[in-house]
Amino acid sequence: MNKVITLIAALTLSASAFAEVKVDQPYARAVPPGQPNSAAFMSLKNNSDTEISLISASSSVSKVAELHAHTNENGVMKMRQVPQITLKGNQQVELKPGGLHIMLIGLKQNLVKGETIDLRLNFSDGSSESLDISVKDVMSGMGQMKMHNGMQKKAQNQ
Ligand SMILES: [Cu+2]
Repeated sequence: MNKVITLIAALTLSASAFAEVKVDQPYARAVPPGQPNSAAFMSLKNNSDTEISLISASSSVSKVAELHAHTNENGVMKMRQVPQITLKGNQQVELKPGGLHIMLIGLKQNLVKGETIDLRLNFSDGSSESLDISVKDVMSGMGQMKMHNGMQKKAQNQ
Protein backbone atom coordinates (compact mmCIF):
# COMPACT_ATOMS: atom_id res chain seq x y z
CA MET A 1 0.00 0.00 0.00
CA ASN A 2 1.26 3.43 -0.91
CA LYS A 3 2.03 5.38 2.22
CA VAL A 4 3.58 8.35 0.46
CA ILE A 5 0.32 10.17 0.06
CA THR A 6 -0.25 10.09 3.81
CA LEU A 7 3.00 11.97 4.34
CA ILE A 8 1.31 15.10 3.08
CA ALA A 9 -0.08 16.15 6.41
CA ALA A 10 -2.90 18.59 6.60
CA LEU A 11 -1.19 20.99 8.93
CA THR A 12 -3.43 23.48 10.56
CA LEU A 13 -1.28 24.77 13.38
CA SER A 14 -2.69 27.42 15.57
CA ALA A 15 0.43 28.05 17.57
CA SER A 16 0.63 31.00 19.86
CA ALA A 17 2.88 33.78 18.63
CA PHE A 18 4.77 33.61 21.90
CA ALA A 19 5.46 29.90 21.84
CA GLU A 20 9.16 29.18 21.73
CA VAL A 21 8.70 25.62 20.58
CA LYS A 22 7.82 25.04 16.95
CA VAL A 23 5.76 21.97 16.17
CA ASP A 24 6.24 20.40 12.77
CA GLN A 25 4.35 17.64 10.99
CA PRO A 26 2.20 16.43 13.87
CA TYR A 27 0.04 13.38 13.24
CA ALA A 28 -1.78 10.65 15.09
CA ARG A 29 -1.88 6.96 14.30
CA ALA A 30 -5.09 5.62 12.77
CA VAL A 31 -6.36 2.63 14.73
CA PRO A 32 -9.07 0.10 13.94
CA PRO A 33 -12.34 0.27 15.90
CA GLY A 34 -12.06 -1.15 19.39
CA GLN A 35 -8.43 -0.23 19.88
CA PRO A 36 -8.11 1.39 23.31
CA ASN A 37 -4.96 3.40 22.60
CA SER A 38 -3.15 5.33 19.91
CA ALA A 39 -0.23 7.71 19.72
CA ALA A 40 0.73 11.08 18.30
CA PHE A 41 4.04 12.02 16.71
CA MET A 42 5.70 15.24 15.60
CA SER A 43 8.89 17.20 15.44
CA LEU A 44 9.55 19.72 18.23
CA LYS A 45 12.08 22.52 17.79
CA ASN A 46 13.13 24.78 20.63
CA ASN A 47 13.72 28.21 19.12
CA SER A 48 15.03 29.71 22.34
CA ASP A 49 18.46 29.46 23.98
CA THR A 50 17.01 28.07 27.18
CA GLU A 51 15.87 24.57 27.94
CA ILE A 52 12.14 23.96 27.61
CA SER A 53 10.33 20.72 28.32
CA LEU A 54 7.10 19.31 27.04
CA ILE A 55 5.47 18.47 30.36
CA SER A 56 1.99 17.28 29.43
CA ALA A 57 -0.51 16.88 26.65
CA SER A 58 -4.22 16.39 26.30
CA SER A 59 -6.80 15.65 23.63
CA SER A 60 -10.56 15.41 23.57
CA VAL A 61 -10.31 12.02 21.81
CA SER A 62 -8.75 10.15 24.74
CA LYS A 63 -9.16 10.02 28.49
CA VAL A 64 -5.46 10.55 29.06
CA ALA A 65 -2.45 11.63 27.03
CA GLU A 66 0.90 10.48 28.41
CA LEU A 67 4.44 11.24 27.33
CA HIS A 68 6.14 7.96 26.43
CA ALA A 69 9.53 6.70 25.32
CA HIS A 70 10.59 3.42 23.76
CA THR A 71 13.66 1.60 24.97
CA ASN A 72 15.30 -1.40 23.42
CA GLU A 73 16.03 -3.93 26.15
CA ASN A 74 17.92 -6.89 24.74
CA GLY A 75 16.12 -6.60 21.45
CA VAL A 76 12.69 -6.18 23.02
CA MET A 77 11.05 -2.82 22.47
CA LYS A 78 9.46 -1.55 25.65
CA MET A 79 7.39 1.52 26.28
CA ARG A 80 7.49 3.60 29.42
CA GLN A 81 6.01 6.85 30.59
CA VAL A 82 8.44 9.74 30.97
CA PRO A 83 7.80 12.80 33.15
CA GLN A 84 8.80 15.20 30.39
CA ILE A 85 10.44 15.51 27.00
CA THR A 86 13.32 17.94 27.36
CA LEU A 87 14.41 20.26 24.57
CA LYS A 88 17.75 21.88 25.19
CA GLY A 89 18.32 25.36 23.79
CA ASN A 90 17.75 25.28 20.02
CA GLN A 91 17.42 21.51 20.07
CA GLN A 92 15.07 19.63 17.76
CA VAL A 93 13.53 16.40 19.00
CA GLU A 94 11.58 13.93 16.91
CA LEU A 95 8.59 12.10 18.29
CA LYS A 96 8.23 9.09 16.02
CA PRO A 97 7.04 5.48 15.93
CA GLY A 98 9.45 3.34 17.95
CA GLY A 99 10.74 6.37 19.85
CA LEU A 100 9.30 9.21 21.86
CA HIS A 101 5.57 9.67 21.45
CA ILE A 102 2.44 11.05 23.01
CA MET A 103 0.31 8.09 24.01
CA LEU A 104 -3.43 8.59 23.68
CA ILE A 105 -4.91 6.25 26.28
CA GLY A 106 -8.57 5.36 26.55
CA LEU A 107 -9.83 6.45 23.16
CA LYS A 108 -13.35 7.84 23.16
CA GLN A 109 -13.68 7.57 19.39
CA ASN A 110 -12.17 5.80 16.40
CA LEU A 111 -9.16 7.46 14.88
CA VAL A 112 -9.90 7.32 11.18
CA LYS A 113 -7.30 8.06 8.54
CA GLY A 114 -7.84 11.46 6.97
CA GLU A 115 -9.65 12.92 9.95
CA THR A 116 -8.31 15.60 12.25
CA ILE A 117 -8.07 15.55 16.03
CA ASP A 118 -7.17 18.18 18.59
CA LEU A 119 -4.03 17.98 20.68
CA ARG A 120 -2.84 20.42 23.30
CA LEU A 121 0.80 20.58 24.37
CA ASN A 122 1.89 22.19 27.63
CA PHE A 123 5.45 23.37 28.10
CA SER A 124 7.59 24.09 31.15
CA ASP A 125 7.82 27.80 30.30
CA GLY A 126 4.10 28.10 30.85
CA SER A 127 3.23 28.22 27.17
CA SER A 128 0.91 25.79 25.48
CA GLU A 129 -0.01 25.04 21.93
CA SER A 130 -3.32 23.81 20.62
CA LEU A 131 -2.93 21.79 17.46
CA ASP A 132 -5.22 20.18 14.95
CA ILE A 133 -3.39 17.09 13.79
CA SER A 134 -4.21 14.70 11.01
CA VAL A 135 -4.79 11.00 11.48
CA LYS A 136 -2.62 8.78 9.33
CA ASP A 137 -1.81 5.15 8.79
CA VAL A 138 1.37 4.34 10.66
CA MET A 139 3.13 1.03 10.72
CA SER A 140 3.32 -0.60 14.11
CA GLY A 141 6.68 -1.03 15.79
CA MET A 142 6.56 -4.67 14.73
CA GLY A 143 5.99 -3.74 11.10
CA GLN A 144 8.88 -1.37 11.24
CA MET A 145 11.22 -3.99 12.60
CA LYS A 146 10.17 -6.38 9.85
CA MET A 147 10.80 -3.75 7.26
CA HIS A 148 14.16 -2.98 8.79
CA ASN A 149 15.18 -6.62 8.62
CA GLY A 150 13.96 -6.78 5.04
CA MET A 151 16.08 -3.82 4.11
CA GLN A 152 19.12 -5.34 5.72
CA LYS A 153 18.63 -8.53 3.75
CA LYS A 154 18.34 -6.56 0.56
CA ALA A 155 21.53 -4.67 1.33
CA GLN A 156 23.41 -7.90 1.92
CA ASN A 157 22.27 -9.27 -1.42
CA GLN A 158 23.57 -6.32 -3.34
CU1 LIG B 1 3.25 4.59 24.48
